[in-house]
Amino acid sequence: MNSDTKTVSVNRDVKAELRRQADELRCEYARRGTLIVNVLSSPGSGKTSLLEATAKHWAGQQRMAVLVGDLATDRDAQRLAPFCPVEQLTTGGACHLEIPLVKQGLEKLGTTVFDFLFIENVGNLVCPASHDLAEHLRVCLLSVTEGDDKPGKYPKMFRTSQAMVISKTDLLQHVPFSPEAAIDDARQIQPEIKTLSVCSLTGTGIAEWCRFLEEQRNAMLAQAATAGETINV
Ligand SMILES: Nc1nc2c(ncn2[C@@H]2O[C@H](COP(=O)(O)OP(=O)(O)OP(=O)(O)O)[C@@H](O)[C@H]2O)c(=O)[nH]1
Ligand SMILES: [Mg+2]
Repeated sequence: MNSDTKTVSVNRDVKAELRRQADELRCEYARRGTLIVNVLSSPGSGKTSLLEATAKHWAGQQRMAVLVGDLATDRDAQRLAPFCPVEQLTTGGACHLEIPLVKQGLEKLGTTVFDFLFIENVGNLVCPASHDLAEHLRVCLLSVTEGDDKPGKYPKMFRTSQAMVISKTDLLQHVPFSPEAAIDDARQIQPEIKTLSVCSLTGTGIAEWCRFLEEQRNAMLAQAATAGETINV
C-alpha cells in the first residue's frame, strides 16, 4: 500500500439510513393524506399507459401526480404532462430508482397536496424490487405478451408487491397466456396478492383499478386516524 493511502472505515449502515429516510417519508405522506404507489414491471408492460388511463378516469375527482423514472429521456413525463403534474427522474443508466432521487422529485413537485403519488419505476423485473421508495402500496404489472410463467421466475418482484395488474388484456386472444395460471403462480409466492386486469387502451378494468386505489387510500387514512395522526386531506 502506498504510504500516502489512508484507510477510512465507514461504520454507518447505508441501507439502514435509506430505509429510515423511506419510513420517514411514508409517515409524512400518510399524514398529508397522499397514498404513494410504486409501479413496477418489465420494460413496455404498460406502466405509463396505465397512469395515463388512471389520470383520465379521475380527471377532476382525485388529485394525482407522477414521478417517472427512466435511464434516459423524458418521454414518459411528456406523455403524462397533459393529464397531471409530473417530474421525470433520469437515473443516468442505473436500472432502478432509489430514495435520494425520489426525494429530489418530491421537492420539485413542491408543496401541493395530492391524493395519490405514483412512482413509475425503471422498467425492470429484478433490481427495483430491492428498493423501498417510501411507498404505501407496491404494484407489479404483468402484460399478457410476457408469458404467464413470470411470477415464479422473478419471485422477489411478486413477493414484495401487494397487487399484480395483468395488462394488455385486449391481446389475450392472440397470445398463449392464461390469467388463471399467472394468478396461481403469483399466489404460490404471495398468497395475499390482489390481482386485477386492465386494458389501458380501451379502458377495460380501469374503473376497478381506480376503486382499488381509493380503497387503499381510505385504509391508509383510517390507520393514520387510529394512530392519532392529524391528517391534512
Ligand atoms: N394492445 C395494447 N397495447 C398497450 C396497452 N397498454 C400499453 N400498450 C402499448 O405498449 C407499449 C408500451 O407501453 P408503455 O405504457 O410505454 O409501457 P411502460 O411500461 O411505461 O414502458 P417503459 O416505461 O419503457 O418501461 C406502447 O406501445 C403502448 O401503446 C394495452 O392495454 N393494450
Ligand atoms: Mg413508461
